[in-house]
Amino acid sequence: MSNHLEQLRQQLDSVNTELLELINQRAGIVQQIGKVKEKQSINRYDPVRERKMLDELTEKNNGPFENSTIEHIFKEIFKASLELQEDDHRKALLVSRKMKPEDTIIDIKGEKVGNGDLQHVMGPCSVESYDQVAQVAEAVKRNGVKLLRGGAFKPRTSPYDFQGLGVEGLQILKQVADEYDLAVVSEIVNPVHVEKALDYVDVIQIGARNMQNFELLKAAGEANKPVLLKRGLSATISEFVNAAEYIISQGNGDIILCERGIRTYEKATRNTLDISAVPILKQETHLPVMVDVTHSTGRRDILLPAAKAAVAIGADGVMAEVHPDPAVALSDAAQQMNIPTFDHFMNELDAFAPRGTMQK
Ligand code: PRE
Ligand code: MN
Repeated sequence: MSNHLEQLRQQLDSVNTELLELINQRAGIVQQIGKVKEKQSINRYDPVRERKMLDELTEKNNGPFENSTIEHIFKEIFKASLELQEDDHRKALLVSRKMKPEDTIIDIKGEKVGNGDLQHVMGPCSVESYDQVAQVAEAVKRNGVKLLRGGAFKPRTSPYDFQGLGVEGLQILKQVADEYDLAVVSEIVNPVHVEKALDYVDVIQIGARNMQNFELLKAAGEANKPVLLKRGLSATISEFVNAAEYIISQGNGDIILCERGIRTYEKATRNTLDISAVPILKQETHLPVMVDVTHSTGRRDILLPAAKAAVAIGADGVMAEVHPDPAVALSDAAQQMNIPTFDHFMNELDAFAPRGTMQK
């Protein structure tokens, strides 16, 4: 190679080094700005400021790069800066792995969730009667499942649909759960009901429609009971994680995240099960993650493969709905399993991913 080319390349190498130092020096200032913005709750993205910088730069530009090229290069730098600020913000969250590298393990009446073993949550969509819950609880118990779900307060799409039995429903759940030595998971929809519900439930569920009900999240954050937080039907993973942050910021870190499908254009399932959310949530947070196969798929015929996918990808448990006679269920009739189907489902799932072995 010619001596001249070699010399020019050496010059470029030292310019590269200077650029590298400058670009990282800039990034350091950007991080400080990010912290100030965070404290003052200012939007990180500032297009007016970006436009001003681009105008000043193009005014000073003497070439040989065209103004459009300079704008393009600096716009990329601004984009990377914004990502850096967002990344710093994510890592600063109390639910983040950065804050707490080890897994959160939740104790529910002596049962552990998040310790690497599987813990499933099964039960009817709605509590309808003592007999209905007791029949399901018998099957749940027989299949070695410890967490019994059931809805007493039902946030339904239509106000004319069955709204649940309320406190009476919670009383039924508690009575049955005590008889079968199970723990109760039930949804609370109103912040003022949280305290009262603590007499009956072992886990407070916050449903998809309430994922951004911030007063409810705060009330659950003040409670001394674990919270199962479902992903909102149109929530991004970041919004989901921030909803959990509302709970932990009030002092309650016993949170189970539950992926339950998101709304997309696809009509073949009730929602689209975002299975990739599971490993992302496990990587980004230290919280246990479950998958609700009933509400995500809305289809009895694919509950089992969806559940297998959930455990294969690293979920800490699966949630599904069971009813003694789904055809006459007061809610979600199309997707609940009857008891023989549930028995088969549990046998197959256990064969695929045995419980009690800490296999992960
Ligand atoms: C910065 C980053 C993102 C904003 O959209 C605008 C500007 C930049 O890289 O210059 C820094 C910044 O956050 C700011 O000046 O407010
Ligand atoms: Mn349901």
